[in-house]
Amino acid sequence: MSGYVLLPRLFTATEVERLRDAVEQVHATVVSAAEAGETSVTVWPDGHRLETIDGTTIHWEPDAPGKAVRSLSPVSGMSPVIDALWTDQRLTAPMASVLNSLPTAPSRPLAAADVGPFVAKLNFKRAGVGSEFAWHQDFPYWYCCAGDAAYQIATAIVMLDDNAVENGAMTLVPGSHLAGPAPRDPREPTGLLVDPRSVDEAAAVTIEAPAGSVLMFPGLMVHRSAPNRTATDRRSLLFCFQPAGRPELSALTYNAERLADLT
Ligand SMILES: O=C(O)CCC(=O)C(=O)O
Repeated sequence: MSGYVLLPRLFTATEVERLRDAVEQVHATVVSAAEAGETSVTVWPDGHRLETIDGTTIHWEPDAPGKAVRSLSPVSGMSPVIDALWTDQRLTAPMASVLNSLPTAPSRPLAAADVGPFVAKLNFKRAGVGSEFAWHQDFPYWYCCAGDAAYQIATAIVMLDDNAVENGAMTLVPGSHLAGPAPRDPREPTGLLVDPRSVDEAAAVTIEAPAGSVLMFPGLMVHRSAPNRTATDRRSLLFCFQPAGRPELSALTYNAERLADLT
């Protein structure tokens, strides 16, 4: 079982245009608030700079000349156009199937109305400066926040631009989620990334798809994405779903000591 679902052109060109406007509006609001106000800054062990303002965190591109945003998280409650997707049946119905098909599926099968939010984030791979995401599973980070509930979280990536190899389309290792938490790279300072020596790169697939397409996969899927070397942006909205009623990521605290459970 590959574990991922690709839904080509799930959203129309008009909807994509509306979503792009919404995300650029959110981006502009957050960046100008950060420039005008007092932020709380965290520097991760890998040197990446995270700046929190008004309940959202800006993850800056580590090596871009000038300032460029790599991601914003969370982005719920910042745009009605974005928030509407949490209950859009085009996402919730296939997401219920993804969660129901996990080896750690909930004991009672979920219907579309039974899936709820964990976190929504916005990833920008800006033209020419959007950087690589190295091999990882989303799971260890979520586990440090949510414990075993992290086994029942999956992501829907809404592609706001065409995704191609050249602009850093997502690369997944189909079926890798079935092996559970992957070995992590002991040479890497955050302790969160997958050890690349353990990845079956020959089995990896890169998901090229037009804007408006949606890619869904569970938190244990091993994945990466390459830098965007093209002259145009590659933006995505990520909705991470879980069984409804559980605490959202924003209500939880990151506890790195939990990583020791996963070795
Ligand atoms: O947007 C991307 O290219 C990478 C997304 C990803 O892997 C993540 O946010 O965990």
